[in-house]
Amino acid sequence: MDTSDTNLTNTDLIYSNPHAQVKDFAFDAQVVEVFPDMISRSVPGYNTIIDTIGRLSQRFVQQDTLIYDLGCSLGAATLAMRKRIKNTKCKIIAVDNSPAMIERCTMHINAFKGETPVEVVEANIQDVKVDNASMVVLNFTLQFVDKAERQTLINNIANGINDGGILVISEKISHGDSVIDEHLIDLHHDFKRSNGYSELEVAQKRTALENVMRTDSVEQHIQRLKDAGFSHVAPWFQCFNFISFIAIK
Ligand code: GEK
Repeated sequence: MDTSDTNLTNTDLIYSNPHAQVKDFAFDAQVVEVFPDMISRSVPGYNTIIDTIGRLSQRFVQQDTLIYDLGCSLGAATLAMRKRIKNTKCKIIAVDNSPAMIERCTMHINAFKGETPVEVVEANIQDVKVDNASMVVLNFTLQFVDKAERQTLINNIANGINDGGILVISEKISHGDSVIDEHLIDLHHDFKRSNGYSELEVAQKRTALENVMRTDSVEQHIQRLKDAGFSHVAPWFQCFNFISFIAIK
């Protein structure tokens, strides 16, 4: 079975009606119910990124090491990796700080068979000690961490990765050039409209995310990864203002 396929096919209608006041976005039970639909209709390339995380795990995961999926949501990246890694005596540690996500993620992981054990942990990723890791995934999670705390988090991850290990980091980005930025945002909103979101849904979601998701530029990401000690850093995917980097130690 395709690991991006879930039986949670509820349609995201959260912002389809006018909200008197649009509250800050939160990963609560209502979001969990529609999450697979929401993320695949909102993030260009999401399924390609999940599939590629699986492929990268086949190349980078080393024997007797740990693999971390930080901000795992319902465990899509964890499942993609578990499908691909064989005979490694590894364990995947999937972490999220949303109790609703963790509850559903646990059910979801248990619903699929796989030889690699998975430990699902409810925690702030900033409190997780990364150790003996051959692969770490931050798939659209860093953008929710306080900007001032991002370098410390990336340093901790880099310190816990073994030589030759990999960090995959996917993010929504902002462009330093405001004209380009505007076009990338428009193209993303077109993508959402073509996936069935209305003007009202696009606008209300944008407001809801304003205070909780803060984007960096490509240059800021690359500099942060290099400062943390990664030897090889490059984007491997970009569609509009969504990007994914690999950083190899
Ligand atoms: C996927 N990676 O499907 N500590 C732990 N979890 C956090 C923190 C934190 N400090 N901040 C946010 N989260 C997933 C998609 S979604 C991306 C990731 C999105 C969690 C939050 O609860 C949510 O589940 C996840 O990070 C971000 O490949 O919805 O845009």
